[in-house]
Amino acid sequence: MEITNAAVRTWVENMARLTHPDQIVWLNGSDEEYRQLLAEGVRSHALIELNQHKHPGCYLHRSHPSDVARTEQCTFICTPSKDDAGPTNNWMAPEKAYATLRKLFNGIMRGRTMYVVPYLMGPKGSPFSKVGIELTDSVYVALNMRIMTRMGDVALEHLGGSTQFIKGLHSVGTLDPQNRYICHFPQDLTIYSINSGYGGNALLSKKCFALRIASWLGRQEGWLAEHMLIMGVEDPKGKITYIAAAFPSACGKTNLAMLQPPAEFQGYRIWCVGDDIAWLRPGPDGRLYAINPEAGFFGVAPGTSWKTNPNMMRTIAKNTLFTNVGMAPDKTVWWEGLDLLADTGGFVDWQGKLWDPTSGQKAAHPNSRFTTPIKQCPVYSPTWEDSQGVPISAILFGCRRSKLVPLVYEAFSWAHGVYLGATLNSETTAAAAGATGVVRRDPMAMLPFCGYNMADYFAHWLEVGKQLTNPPKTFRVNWFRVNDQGQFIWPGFGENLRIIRWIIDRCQDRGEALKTPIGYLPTPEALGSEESGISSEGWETLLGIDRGGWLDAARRQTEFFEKFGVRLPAALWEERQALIDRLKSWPLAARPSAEAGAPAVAVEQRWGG
Ligand code: OXD
Ligand code: MN
Repeated sequence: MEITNAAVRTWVENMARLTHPDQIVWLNGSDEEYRQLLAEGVRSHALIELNQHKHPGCYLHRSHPSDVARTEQCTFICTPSKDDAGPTNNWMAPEKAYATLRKLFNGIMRGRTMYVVPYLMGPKGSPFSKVGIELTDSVYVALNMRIMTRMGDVALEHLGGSTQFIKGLHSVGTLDPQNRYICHFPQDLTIYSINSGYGGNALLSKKCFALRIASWLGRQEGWLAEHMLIMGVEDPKGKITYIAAAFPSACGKTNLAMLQPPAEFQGYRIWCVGDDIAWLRPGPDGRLYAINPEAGFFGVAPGTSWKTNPNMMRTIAKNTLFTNVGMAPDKTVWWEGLDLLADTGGFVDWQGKLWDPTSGQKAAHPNSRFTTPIKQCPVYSPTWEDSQGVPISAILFGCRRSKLVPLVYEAFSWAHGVYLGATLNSETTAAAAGATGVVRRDPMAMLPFCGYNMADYFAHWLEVGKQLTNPPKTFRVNWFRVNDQGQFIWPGFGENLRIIRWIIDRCQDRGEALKTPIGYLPTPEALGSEESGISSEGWETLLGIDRGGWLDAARRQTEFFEKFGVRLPAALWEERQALIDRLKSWPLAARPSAEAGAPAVAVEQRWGG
């Protein structure tokens, strides 16, 4: 296709003048081109061809061991004023960032190919879709972009003569972790990323554009870019309810998005619209509509199995790129959580070293991944192509907390829901470099992904709510409560449908709930406690309320809120105060008690009336 857009041509020429590639290859997105890129990946040792009989169309990539996760300390929001980036982002002045990065990019593509990757985020022809162009010297990145986005001519056709496209310049550089930068210039719709090839740092469509830059754009244009899955839940009568759910990275969004209903949920079906990112906007009918801007899944391999996520196992059976998983001598892949290997002879780990299963070392890196097309998912929802998106009935804010936070509860109002999202705390996972299992604040699961001051972001959420005459109900969920022995109480995975069913009932003004100081809680019976196999003690923990713990949590929010100074919307302070007041006036007799066998919620029922 002839490139007629002058702004695109000029920008690519300028970036080529800076980086000096040996050649420039414009990608059109065709199947033939994809095959050539795969061949180039194998030739240049970026990819290993897997067993084409057992894994047709699948390849393995091994990254540098120092480049295996998102590096938040190297990620910057480069707004003219530091305050516009806010206290939760790393900030660098745009002039300084441009100067630093231009020096690093200078001549970096000598001896390399620059791939020009035009891509479309969102359905073809949708007024909500947006175009990006990524320039990269990594064939691995180019291949991943072909899976993760609608890539090639389709994007340039959508763009037409417009100058509004997100400019992304990426180079693996020297992979030097000391000089790794992922810089966002929202005011210029520009992203520069150097010295990493890891998905979240290098596939600029994903976290960089679809969340950081898009959240900033959404604020200007009246919509929200969120770290959320989108799923449709079809009930036995054929009614489909759409849900969006935010969870911090590696907390099970992908598994939930394509959950397989357990046998007793006869007649229920799940439709997966997306597993990671939702763009949400108020519709003319006062409801909130969502599209998934992506075209593939970039999922965490360890823990993905026939038991935990059979639909994903079917999805990745072909045409999938694996990164940093283990490999058997017959070139089949393996990771922790799959069935035990019958024979580990000749098996190599994620770094290609002979693996000794008794060594205590993992075969696959804990953040090893697969990239696979959404359309291969057996429960792929055709609404993914819908240019208006799907209407959202419920928004879930999920966290990973071993203590305090109940399995599920519902907010009293949109503003209370924004408060629940804004005060989300979660234990860290391997998706980002750094310690895992540490509790950190992760508002709306967007801490690493919000492209502007989060105080303004909360205000924007409240503003969007005002435009919704029929807003989604909001919930907090936590599948990760543990007992005194440190074991998970809730089985999770398919069983999460019990929770989803209650949530849908609530959206349809059904579903038993008890009014408590923190929100509406289900009764164990409303969640099908009899069939769940969980003891009454277990239910007491899952749905109990620790008043002292909640008062402490509310007090600890002061420090977090104060970070934002006067920019923080007063509504959040008010919600916090209202929670404290409700907790304080909660009749002592109604507190979860040690009364033999009395589940906390049963006691609470007397209080809630
Ligand atoms: C992801 C992440 O890869 O959240 O989706 O880190
Ligand atoms: Mn994610």
